[in-house]
Amino acid sequence: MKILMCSVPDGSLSNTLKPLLPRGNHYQVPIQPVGILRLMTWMEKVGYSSDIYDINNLRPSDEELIKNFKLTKPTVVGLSATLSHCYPSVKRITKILRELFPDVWIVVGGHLSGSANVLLYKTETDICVVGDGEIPFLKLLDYFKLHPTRRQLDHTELHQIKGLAFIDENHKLKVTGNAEQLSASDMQNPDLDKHRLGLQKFGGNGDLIHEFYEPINNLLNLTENLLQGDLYPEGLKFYEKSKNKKIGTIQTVRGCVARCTFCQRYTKGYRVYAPNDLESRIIELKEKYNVRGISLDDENSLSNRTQAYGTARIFKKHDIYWSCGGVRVTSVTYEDLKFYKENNMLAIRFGIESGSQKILDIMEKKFTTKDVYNAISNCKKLGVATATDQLMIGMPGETKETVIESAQFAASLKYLLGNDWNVSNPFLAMAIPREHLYMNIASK
Ligand code: B12
Repeated sequence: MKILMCSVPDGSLSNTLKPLLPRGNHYQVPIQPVGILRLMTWMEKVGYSSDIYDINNLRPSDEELIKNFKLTKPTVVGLSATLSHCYPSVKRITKILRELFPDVWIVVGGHLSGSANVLLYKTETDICVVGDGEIPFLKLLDYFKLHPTRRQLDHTELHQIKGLAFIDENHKLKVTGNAEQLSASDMQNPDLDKHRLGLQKFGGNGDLIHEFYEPINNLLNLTENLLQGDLYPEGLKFYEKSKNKKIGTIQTVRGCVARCTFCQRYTKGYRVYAPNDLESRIIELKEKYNVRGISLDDENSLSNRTQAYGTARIFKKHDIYWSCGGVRVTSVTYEDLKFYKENNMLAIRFGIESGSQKILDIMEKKFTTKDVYNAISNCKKLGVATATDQLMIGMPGETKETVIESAQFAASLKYLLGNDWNVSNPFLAMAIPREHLYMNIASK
């Protein structure tokens, strides 16, 4: 059975034809397809091998896609659509696949599968995996082994696999419930060598993998990428000793301890990766990718204090400097911040979202503007870089007054840090299928 796993570009189709790799003068660091790489690592462990075609970053033309699909002749194609605006590309890619291989199984996973109804009725997708992919996809692969083409569709068996959405025997959308999830002890870092092989096979150059690591060659990209805030003496020291080394990303947890109404939660609970796995990934990033600074790309960092302290110690042990985002202001005290700073943390970014208590309550953030002020104040006292423009406007209940309250609050935080009071553009709240905000609006 030939399994081909593909990342899917986001945005309009006209926007997806310019390759993101090699980066040239692109300012933004490309996004690593961690979701499918994790899936492939797990599949490999239980005996299924697969290739990765990083369509999102290579952005091939239709002709090139056709050439590479013909080369692979897949039995199963897994498409990873991590954002809702991957939809146009899912439509395009599945159409090409279906024309080439009428019987191929096409499975779509990632956050877009929250809109499975649209995908299944309007594109050539056969099955969606909703939520964590490892267990449902593996069960699907076992099923595909017995039913190698979609002509042999057997609904009875599909109904038994949790975490799927498909069109059932009565032509109705069927969602089989929450996906089973790997236990924390089974979660592993993804195999980066697989990615390299895929870039070599479909992009002609495995070394493109180095493009995912930002060089530390000017102060601006350090403050923009790793710190997203003030430099402070530690940042400058790090810069001086790490010039021409690189910044990488790592994930140390899955899930979040909160349930903010605007977030598309995809995973249940809060699971932390094993420390030895983290340590071996750090060594790999240092040795193979010349990385000295790491940004934690977690959904919600530092919420498990024991794990967070352990992670900080590992960074210090390997002389890696780090920053993190997605932190709740109530998860870190002054003492915690001090400890993290002593263990090489340079910057921290909190999910602030609003300066209006009324809106914070609507978002169910479960903290106060005072908590936010204290956390930023602690960063200032300790000299830890932090960002204050992490605001969103447009939630239900938002009024001119609450927007002004937010702007004033953001300005007060900037004043506290000693920065220019001008507040930059906030983000706009957007209703996404499967989140509370969306259901709230859809039900009206
Ligand atoms: C880390 C993160 C980022 C990182 C990217 C890291 C990366 N390399 O992908 C950064 C900070 C760069 C980022 C940026 C953005 N992000 Co973001 N991000 C996240 C976050 C916090 C975690 C995602 C993650 O890495 N999860 C861990 C991996 C392992 O899971 P995964 O990719 O989902 O894959 C699993 C499953 O989805 C499934 N799966 C995935 N693919 C496939 C394929 C198949 C075939 C199968 C069977 C299964 C499957 O199995 C995988 C393993 O279990 C989520 C929050 C959340 N609730 O998940 C938001 C989230 C995904 N981001 C979101 C958004 C909106 C963005 C931005 C557009 C923000 C902005 N305005 O700029 C940008 C887009 C960047 C881009 N062009 O891709 C939204 C997406 C909502 C939506 N439906 O569109 C989320 C859900 C947050 C939210 N608002 O609720 N993000």
